[in-house]
Amino acid sequence: MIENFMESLNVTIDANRLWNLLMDLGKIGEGDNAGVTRTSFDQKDIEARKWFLKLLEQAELSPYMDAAGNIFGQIIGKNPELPAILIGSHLDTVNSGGRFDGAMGVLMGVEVLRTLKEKGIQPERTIKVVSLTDEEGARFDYAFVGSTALVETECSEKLKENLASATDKDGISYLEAMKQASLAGEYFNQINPDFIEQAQLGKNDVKAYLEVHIEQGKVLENEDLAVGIVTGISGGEWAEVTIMGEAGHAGTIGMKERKDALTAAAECILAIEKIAQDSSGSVATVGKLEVKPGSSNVIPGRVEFTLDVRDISNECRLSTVTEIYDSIRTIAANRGLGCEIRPVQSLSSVMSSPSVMKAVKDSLQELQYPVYELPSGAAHDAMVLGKLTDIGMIFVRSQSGISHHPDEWSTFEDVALGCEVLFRTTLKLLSTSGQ
Ligand code: HGY
Ligand code: MN
Ligand code: MN
Repeated sequence: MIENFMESLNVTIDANRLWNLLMDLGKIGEGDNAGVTRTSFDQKDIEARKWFLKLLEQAELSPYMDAAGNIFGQIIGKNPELPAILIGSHLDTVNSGGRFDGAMGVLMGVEVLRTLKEKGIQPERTIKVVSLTDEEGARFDYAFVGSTALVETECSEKLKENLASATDKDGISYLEAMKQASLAGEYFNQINPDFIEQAQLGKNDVKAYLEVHIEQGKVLENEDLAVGIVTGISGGEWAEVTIMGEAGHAGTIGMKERKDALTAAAECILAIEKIAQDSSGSVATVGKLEVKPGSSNVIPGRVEFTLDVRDISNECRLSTVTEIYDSIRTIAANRGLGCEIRPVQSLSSVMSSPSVMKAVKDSLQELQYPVYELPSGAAHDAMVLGKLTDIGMIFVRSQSGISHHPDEWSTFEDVALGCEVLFRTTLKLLSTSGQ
């Protein structure tokens, strides 16, 4: 049945080879519940990086690592002066995540380069596959490190400050973790957080960035489609909020005398939900909350929580964020509590390049597959790289829309089609002339 499907599509890429690699990679960091955990520069992330480097070596794709730990494989073009085509995604995962988020896009890049090589195609311009450091931000609550380092306007002193200040649950700073990783052997010695700007690419280095990703929603499934063209990616705002109250004995302090940081945080969280519900399309999430001192018989004196706000409209996102911040300050003040809001990261929404979208559309039409366009609510490295170059994304159907979860799944056929569309899109972009 699979073979018939492949034949009917006239597939060029080796879907079995891609699928086997995806399943192999999914074993690195696999936990008891079949969830995969590879967070930035942890032991499993390093193992996956080594696995990936070996794969690139075996495929003769001249691997290298940059100062930010991004890993590249490449086929040098006949005219290496021309801006390159970059295909990529990330190998890191959330805690107990799936096998597809990020990994699929990176391995599809490898499959495309391998197929080109096997067909004896040496393109005019260089083509690279990249695995970008830390897209998820799961370990340090700080994401998009690799893609940020590539973009001059983003890769600033601020990035270095954040690397120094972001810590994991054990108090290890991002900076320390990167320095430790730089000792992991060949290639890794290029990691250099103190001079992370060495990783920057110029506008003349890249012609376009392509990323295939699982949809992480149910739109394609509801449309009964395996793949879709991404029109744009929602912008996001990430912040950490601290509510400062007063800890006290749960039995002796009367209800009127309390400065309970958790009840204040609860009011804030409900207000955040309401503000997003009443907005024209923003979504807002509090995904992490820490209560201190954290005893059942002590009134919470301090609560820290994260805030994540997304919207495809930059204007609406910013107005939702302003309203949320005002509301948190008002709630804390009304209860006589202190609060601190620390914005961590802010990314504008980005629209896909019309020329890249057209190349994807033409590829789908070649395959006689329906063309369907949809926006991305999830963030991706492409939104950062949109500040450097033209971007385009292809979504592959997610089973039941599940992601960031051990049950995350896309079928062999859908992955195969996604990669074939990527291959054909890449060929079209490689053949376009000019800078
Ligand atoms: O948070 C996101 O949207 C992405 O999955 N990192
Ligand atoms: Mn993700
Ligand atoms: Mn991802």
